[in-house]
Amino acid sequence: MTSDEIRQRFLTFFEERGHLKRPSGSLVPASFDPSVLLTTAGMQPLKPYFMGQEQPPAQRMTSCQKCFRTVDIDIIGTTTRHITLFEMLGNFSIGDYFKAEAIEFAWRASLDVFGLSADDIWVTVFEGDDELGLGPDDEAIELWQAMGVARDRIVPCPRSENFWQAGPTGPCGPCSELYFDRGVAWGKADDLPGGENERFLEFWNLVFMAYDQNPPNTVAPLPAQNIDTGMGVQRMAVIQQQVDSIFETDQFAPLIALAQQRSGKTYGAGGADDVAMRILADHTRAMTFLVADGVVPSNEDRGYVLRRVMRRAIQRGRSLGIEDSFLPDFGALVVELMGHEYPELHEQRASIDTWLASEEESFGRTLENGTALLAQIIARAQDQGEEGIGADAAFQLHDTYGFPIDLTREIAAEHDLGVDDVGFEERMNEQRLQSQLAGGRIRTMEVTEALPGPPTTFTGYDHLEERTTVTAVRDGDQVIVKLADSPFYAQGGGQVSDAGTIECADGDCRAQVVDVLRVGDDQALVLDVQEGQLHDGETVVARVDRLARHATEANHTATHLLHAALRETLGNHVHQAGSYVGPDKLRFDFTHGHGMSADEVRAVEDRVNGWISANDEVSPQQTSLDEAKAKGAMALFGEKYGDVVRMVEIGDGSYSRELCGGTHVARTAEIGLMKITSEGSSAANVRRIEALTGPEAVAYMRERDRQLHDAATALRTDPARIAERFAALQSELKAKARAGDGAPTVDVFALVGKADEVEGATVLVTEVAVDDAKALLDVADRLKGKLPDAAIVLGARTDGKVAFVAAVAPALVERGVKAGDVVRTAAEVAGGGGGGRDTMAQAGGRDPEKLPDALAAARGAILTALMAGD
Ligand code: ALA
Repeated sequence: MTSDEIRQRFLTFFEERGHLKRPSGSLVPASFDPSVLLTTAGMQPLKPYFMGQEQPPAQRMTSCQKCFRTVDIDIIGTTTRHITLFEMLGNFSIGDYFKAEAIEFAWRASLDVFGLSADDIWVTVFEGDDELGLGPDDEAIELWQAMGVARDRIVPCPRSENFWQAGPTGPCGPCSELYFDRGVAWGKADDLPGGENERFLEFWNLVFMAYDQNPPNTVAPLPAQNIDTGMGVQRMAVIQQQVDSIFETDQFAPLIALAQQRSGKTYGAGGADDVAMRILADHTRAMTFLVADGVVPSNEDRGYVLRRVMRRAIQRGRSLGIEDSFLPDFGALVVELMGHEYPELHEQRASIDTWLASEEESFGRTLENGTALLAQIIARAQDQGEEGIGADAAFQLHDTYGFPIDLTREIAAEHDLGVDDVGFEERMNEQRLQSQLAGGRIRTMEVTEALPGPPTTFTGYDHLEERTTVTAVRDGDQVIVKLADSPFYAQGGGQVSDAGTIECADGDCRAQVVDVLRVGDDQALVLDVQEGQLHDGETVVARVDRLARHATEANHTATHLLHAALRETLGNHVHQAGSYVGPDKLRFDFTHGHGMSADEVRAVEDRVNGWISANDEVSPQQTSLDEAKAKGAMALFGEKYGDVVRMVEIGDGSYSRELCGGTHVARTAEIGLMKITSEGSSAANVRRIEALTGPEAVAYMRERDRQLHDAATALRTDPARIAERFAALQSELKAKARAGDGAPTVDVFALVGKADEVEGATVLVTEVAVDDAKALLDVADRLKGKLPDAAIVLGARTDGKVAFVAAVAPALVERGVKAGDVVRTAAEVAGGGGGGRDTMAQAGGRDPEKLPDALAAARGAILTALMAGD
């Protein structure tokens, strides 16, 4: 029986018994369910029905759901039965049938549909659990016996085995599992199902979902008694196809064959090569499905899971001796094997190809260097009789060579060495701190030590003015004070600190608040005292600058709307990767693999402005983290929340709910309007949008209008006809140039077309036909205007020599690309030298023959810098 037949027969069996067939949901959970990173069970897309929050389309349903379990990544390949991506068949009852029917259906299907012999099936049941206050599932034992299962083949198991829950909280219940006995040849006569043995293969789990767990370990009955079951297609395939491992079944054998063909190695000898081939087969399936569902490789969340399986596969492929590109071929084979059942694989064929190829290309290059370095480190550690690899080495591999720590750990483990994980984490934290400091996001000043006053109560969600007392003062270059109650917001969550003033109640002092320092949950004010002095215990009136605060709030709410619109327009792979929210503008960084088209930008802008004119209410509320997650609030990476969280909901919450400590407008229409002013790259796979709202947006558009008007005046036409007039002038100029001294003109537009995107950056490296360095500089200047975010390197043959110029956008300088270094690299290849600033540099060389090599070297230097900078 093929895997396709298994799927088909299961679904038909249940359709014939009144179940509505549901399509598989995405591997990326619904946008408002952040409780899991990836879908891990068939019941997940049906959760709102089980919870009684939504009306199900039918009370009986059946599905084949694609699932991904990250917990098993490390052991893939070392066993015959674990895989990351699998298909789960299930039958579900929402308040319709319960235990008796579920057991009968499973029994009949096992025998009649899958042709198993009753003698080969064992079952487990829940033995009860004191902590949950639940007794043993005697009812299930009786029901199984009624099916004819002998009592000694019904094995009670503890909560750890036979109580199922999708997460720490939520719908759950006792379960009963069906096992296939592969015979004593696979183990011992006294092996039992439920234990860690290869003899008993679990193939179906029946969950009697009757409870809601919240908080953990406390169960309450659900509105209705439900059934949730799961049968692994790939496990059943092992049984049906009578093979020893999943990797020999019909979905995997062709992938193993491809691995053999590409590596020239033979599968089945045991050992590292077998493990590597299994990893290739499993991981290439996994990455193909993930990309098809919109996940892109990155360093966070799902993107990191994807990157991890990609990099593991690439490394194993190389270790098998495959030298050329291979991931896209495996991806194509997965599409061929699975595409008839999952049409998204065909639809996303081009993306799959692109992402597999680009990760392989970028990681492949660093892998070689990293592998060589790791081999040296391992040899040294072994020579010196050390137990493991030090934190510095592991960090260097991660930081400089993009070597994931898991890979370092695995390869080290193959040589019986450990890794200093604690030290590695410390270095990661240091680096995070450094980049946060560089980004101005936190300040380490130990204000609390200097100012031992009691913690300040922040009242600024409700008040912008506060009559309060000074509880501590520190005089110095800057005066720092603490207040009992403070209306000032301290920078955090992307939102800048409030500005404002403090005045003594008796009128003899006045100060400007220049900064608000966040110290844990506490805060302190940095003041510029303009009159008098502030004393401990003094009564003061604290006033937040209302206009600035309101502008900031408009930008903050607009940021939430932007986030929601981006996810709606581009997909659920979009996640916040950083933000700036001030009175002047908003900046939003998010995960996305390529630049947005003009249409996409417009669609996002329209969506946000639609929500603004709907004048929806913005309602911040205190709730528990579990409640917020159950409602699907977006929790942002890297933020830590206590048990009680603040959730900001817009409208009815259907399009935006985020955990957020910032301040917001009361209704969306207060934002007025939002205008996106730029969209560009911020790091590999991270895009950056800047936008303006309210009066700033109006001012921006007015300024644009003025510029257009000035341009029209200069061109002696009106704004609507500028493009036309400009095109006419350009062809006049070209004609003149042709008729004139014959000096070649450079078509800057054609050069722009040669730019490409690598590592999330626009790069243009090319030869230009001009005669001297000055002309080359002019071309670079004109290109800069057209490619403002790019790294540009131009070379020209000038009178038997070569000239180079490099121009690098500040955003890329920040990522480590320095014009001076790049141009020097090029010049050295062409037998010369030079340098300059980080954003602009010039150089010359003596050997025109070397120009192409020199430009290639420049390109290499840019790529290396970009990769090291990520
Ligand atoms: N949801 C149950 C499981 O995943 C069926 O095992």
